[in-house]
Amino acid sequence: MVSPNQPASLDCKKVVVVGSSACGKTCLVNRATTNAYSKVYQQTYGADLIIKNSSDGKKGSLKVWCTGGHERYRPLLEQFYVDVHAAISQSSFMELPFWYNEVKRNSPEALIILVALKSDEADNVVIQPQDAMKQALDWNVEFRAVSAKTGTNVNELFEYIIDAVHRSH
Ligand SMILES: Nc1nc2c(ncn2[C@@H]2O[C@H](COP(=O)(O)OP(=O)(O)OP(=O)(O)O)[C@@H](O)[C@H]2O)c(=O)[nH]1
Ligand SMILES: [Mg+2]
Repeated sequence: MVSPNQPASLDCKKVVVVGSSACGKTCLVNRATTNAYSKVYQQTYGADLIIKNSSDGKKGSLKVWCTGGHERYRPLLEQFYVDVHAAISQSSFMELPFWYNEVKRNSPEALIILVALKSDEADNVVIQPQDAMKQALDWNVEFRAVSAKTGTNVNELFEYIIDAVHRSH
């Protein structure tokens, strides 16, 4: 059995995906790992653990904790932020500092990536990419815009994380 605060093994780095409820975290991880997409919303209860391998199968793997964004889970999530190598976050703009601070406080060295999800719905998104990009610059973190629906930039995002965490940690 794997516990959330168990350190990742040498070639399998721990990644946590955080953000507000229904922002698209599970769909992003599903697209990255199974290349599937569903428009039916199924809330994540607590957190799911998924293994993501690099596309060539050689560069190493990620142990991805995809957390549930509903407020009722927030007191439980702190255990997932410990020893994190990388964190992916997207949410309403008001909540973004909350997720950023949670990860930063528990894993100050983690690679943090601010991800604008649902880029296929450019006219409807809650955070405009230019605002997210500005926030990422202020925090000195990476910024990516992706769509789990179309798959745009999803593989690139995970390959970037695999390269970065296996190179620097
Ligand atoms: N248009 C569009 N909709 C998306 C995309 N990704 C997710 N959605 C939709 O957004 C809704 C929520 O997606 P989830 O991935 O389940 O959201 P979540 O962040 O995991 O939610 P919690 O588990 O409650 O934290 C679903 O109805 C998805 O179909 C996307 O790239 N484009
Ligand atoms: Mg989910």
